[in-house]
Amino acid sequence: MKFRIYTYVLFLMLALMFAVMPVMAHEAHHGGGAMTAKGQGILKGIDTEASTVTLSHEPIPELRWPAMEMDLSLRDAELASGFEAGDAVRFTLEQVGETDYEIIELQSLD
Ligand SMILES: [Cu+2]
Repeated sequence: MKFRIYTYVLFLMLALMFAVMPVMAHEAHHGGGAMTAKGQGILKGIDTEASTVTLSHEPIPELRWPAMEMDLSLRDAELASGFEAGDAVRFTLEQVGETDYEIIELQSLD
């Protein structure tokens, strides 16, 4: 009788562990917070009104993005103040939707 209860409890604990493991692995992958990635490239344009920049960026392995030219939203239009088209930049992206990323940090490369 005792043996049966222990087996049952052990089985429950194992089942719980396996149920929780993928969630924990997922959390670890995202660092428990927002998913961010860094990249660098050349500023092609700044739209302060729309709070976006056009970037010709190098590949971003973390996101499996190839090199490309694209528009990206700025978390705050202020991030681009002091920059102009042609500047080499380093940037940090934060995931804000399934496939949406926003620039949360912009630094001059030189
Ligand atoms: Cu891109």
